[in-house]
Amino acid sequence: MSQSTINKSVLITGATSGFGLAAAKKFAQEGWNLILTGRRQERLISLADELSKLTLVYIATLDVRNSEEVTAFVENLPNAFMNIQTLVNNAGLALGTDPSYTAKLSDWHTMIDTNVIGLVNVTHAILPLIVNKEGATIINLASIAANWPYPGSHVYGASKAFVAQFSRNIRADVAGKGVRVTSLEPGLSESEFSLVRFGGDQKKYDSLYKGAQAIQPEDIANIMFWIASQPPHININSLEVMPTSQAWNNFNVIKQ
Ligand code: NDP
Ligand code: 8X3
Repeated sequence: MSQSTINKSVLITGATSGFGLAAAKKFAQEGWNLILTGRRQERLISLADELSKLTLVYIATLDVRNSEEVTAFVENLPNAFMNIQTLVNNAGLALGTDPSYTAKLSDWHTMIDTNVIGLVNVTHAILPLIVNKEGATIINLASIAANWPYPGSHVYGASKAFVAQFSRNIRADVAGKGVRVTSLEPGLSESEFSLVRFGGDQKKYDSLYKGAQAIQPEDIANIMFWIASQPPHININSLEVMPTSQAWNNFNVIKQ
């Protein structure tokens, strides 16, 4: 089978929950082949069971922080999935909301290793497969935290600022080579993200989302698909999305 006769594939990192899971469903409904990754194998297996009724699904259990695992995964991709048209660099996390002067150093390292090193590992492994491919798309999950400071964001927001600038720099490199790059920057969204950030504190999670009308993973999945479906001559450079209920606050003035 030549590359041109096999279906387009989308590679989604972090497909076991939230945005990645919703994106897997959306791209499957649209007839794309799926390459789904994450660390929780049982979730990948049950997702593959569900979505293989719609399309071809390849799953790989991997930790994006581990460059050897990422390289081996790409080297072992089956032929039917080699026609990668879209990479969704979605795997990521925030840990903690404490201020920087009491935050755990190990949490900072985990966020940098996942959001920065992990995203770099996957991008480096996939770029050679898609460079010069007309209409190929990389969608990198940054955040409003890349653009706007807030207390407790410190390393998380800085890691996402890396993602946003990395997206622009890769875009500069691939100009003229068919590849589009987008920094997608959502605001408050309802997913396991906040449960992870709050160390599993369900009460804190419930109180954050109660009445907030947050973005839902399906909203982001639709936006991802829209980005990937633009005609080849269009590149969405960056896209910041907030729920209507979220907006900026005034600057904080501390009075003595
Ligand atoms: P979820 O917690 O629901 O999903 C995160 C996904 O990342 C999971 O599938 C998880 O899978 C995967 N993941 C985490 N660490 C690793 C790792 N080391 N290796 C491989 N996979 C990993 O969060 P969201 O869907 O909400 O978030 C997705 C992305 O969007 C993240 O990058 C996040 O920073 C960003 N974002 C989220 C927002 C929000 O408010 N929810 C807003 C803006 C951006 P597993 O645990 O199985 O490995
Ligand atoms: C997640 C959005 O506002 O919690 O990236 O930082 S926010």
